[in-house]
Amino acid sequence: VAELSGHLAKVAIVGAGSVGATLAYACLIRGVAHTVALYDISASKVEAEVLDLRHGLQFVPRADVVGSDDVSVCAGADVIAVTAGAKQRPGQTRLDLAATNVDLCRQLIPRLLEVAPDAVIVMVTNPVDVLTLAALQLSALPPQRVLGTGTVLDSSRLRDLVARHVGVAVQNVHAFVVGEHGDSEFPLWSSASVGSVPLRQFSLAGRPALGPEDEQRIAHEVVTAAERIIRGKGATNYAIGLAGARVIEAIIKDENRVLPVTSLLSGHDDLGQVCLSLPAVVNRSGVQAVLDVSMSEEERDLLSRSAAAVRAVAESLL
Ligand code: 2OP
Repeated sequence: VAELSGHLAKVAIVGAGSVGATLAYACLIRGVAHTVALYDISASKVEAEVLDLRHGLQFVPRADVVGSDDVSVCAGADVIAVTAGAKQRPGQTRLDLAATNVDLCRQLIPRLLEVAPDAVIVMVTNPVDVLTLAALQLSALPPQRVLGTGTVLDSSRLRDLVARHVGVAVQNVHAFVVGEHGDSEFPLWSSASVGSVPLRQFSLAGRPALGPEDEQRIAHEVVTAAERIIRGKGATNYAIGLAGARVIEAIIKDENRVLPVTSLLSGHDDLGQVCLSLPAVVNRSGVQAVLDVSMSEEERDLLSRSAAAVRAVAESLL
């Protein structure tokens, strides 16, 4: 059970749809928090998910699950994870959801902070970069305390594909997807490594090395992964649930873990006022620091294009 400076940690999950419920499930299985609270406007939906989750409590580290259609269920939360909102339909981009979900944030964020004034806010709803900036502005919290799951999931997709290609465990691939969690994201190939061997020099006997064409194919597969899943089953939920739980755990357990979360980028004046993902140190304060990652010229260029894409949407709505 996660203890947090003398008290038992609570995570509040807003939205009991497939992402919210899977996030709650992942938090329980990982033993992330003592209390998992689910809040949704549908009383029957939230009650059903809470019951279903409670019926598995025997099999996970000690925890409790509560839920309600009343926001007070989030009271005193250490972390609030927002998953509520319109979701992508086949053919839509994440940025297409911006206007609807920014409106939802306008209603939600002040009410959440009223009941949980000390929480770190983790945005999961898409477009997560635009919504992280929206939540930051609407909450007026210090920038460290508002973050998004960003490209944690995309980086995991990247590592899976690289690991399968080169033939090592996914945990031994060190590589980040950065920028928008969306169509303009890209992998930082120049700094990717396996063990301590630069990925571009890595090869195991009898296995194909990863060449420029593989890089292109893998980058494309990562960017289009969600679209493929949405076409097949209507939504993505498992990997985002696990990625979100990983971020929440890093906060609650004060881990100083490096994760490519979305946060307000400072120290990148050339990119303007924008929330995007870059590897960052995540702990109890939220985003403690964004790393100064080495990038090739091409990667720098891609980052500024990604920032421009997110900024254009954010500026039209915020
Ligand atoms: C995902 O990448 C749709 O953003 C969601 O799975």
